[in-house]
Amino acid sequence: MKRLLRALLPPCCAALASAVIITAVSAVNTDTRYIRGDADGNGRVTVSDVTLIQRCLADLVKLSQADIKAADVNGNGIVDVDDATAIQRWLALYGNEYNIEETVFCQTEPPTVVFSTQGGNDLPFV
Ligand SMILES: [Ca+2]
Ligand SMILES: [Ca+2]
Repeated sequence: MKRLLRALLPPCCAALASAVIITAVSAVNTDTRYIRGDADGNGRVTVSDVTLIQRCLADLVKLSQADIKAADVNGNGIVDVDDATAIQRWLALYGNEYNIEETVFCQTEPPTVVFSTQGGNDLPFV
């Protein structure tokens, strides 16, 4: 039994350590989130979000980049009538194939680090 524990313990510890590191990296890179379908950003998905998308399609209002991400419920990169229809179907309890009202976490690219091979006080060109 002791041999079995000795054989299993190191791989288990390594797996646990890896899991902790992955969690820490994810926490660092996740800085924004939105609710899929919440086009007006009020924290809920309602008929108002459908109306806002329709007003946007009629060129009556402009959505921010964050609101566009939330409004693009089918994730095809375009906010169109299909997104509005998907929310309407979800509101009418006809299914939720796009996980509407799911919180989506956005990951940003880590900051670019510029290394200089030249000494002194040279600043990188921007
Ligand atoms: Ca909303
Ligand atoms: Ca879409």
